[in-house]
Amino acid sequence: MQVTKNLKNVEITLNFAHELYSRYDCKNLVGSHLCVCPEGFRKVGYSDDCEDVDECGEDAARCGEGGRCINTQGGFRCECRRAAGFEPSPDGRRCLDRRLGRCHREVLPSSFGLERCPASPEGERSGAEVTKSDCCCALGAAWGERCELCPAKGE
Ligand SMILES: [Ca+2]
Repeated sequence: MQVTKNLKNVEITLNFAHELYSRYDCKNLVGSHLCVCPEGFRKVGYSDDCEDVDECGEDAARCGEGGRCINTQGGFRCECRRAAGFEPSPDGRRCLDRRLGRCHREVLPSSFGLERCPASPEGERSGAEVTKSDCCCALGAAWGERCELCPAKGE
């Protein structure tokens, strides 16, 4: 009886070790072992355990205004507001702004803290719609219906 019980314990220990080793990149050293957490995980204190990094908790605005950050084991993804014109990037870690709007080369002095863009001349409304990044990478100062300011150069 005693032998069976011990064997079971050994088995459990081995199973646990196997899970630990495959999940946490552990390496056997002489008389010891070393665990390095895989990407997206970090060590829990001084233990050999690794826990998921909550990327969304660290930076809730990670996906930008176009989406919501969803934490996953070993990573995160962005749930993008497609209906509003935002698409996930190929790696799913950003929301790309695919909205189209007019590009403004200048911004009028702000009033009551609101940026104002000059009204476009009649007829310019059609055909001249671009994405915000195309606008801001060119000569734009602000973009779109709501006169969203372009980031300062180098941002
Ligand atoms: Ca994560």
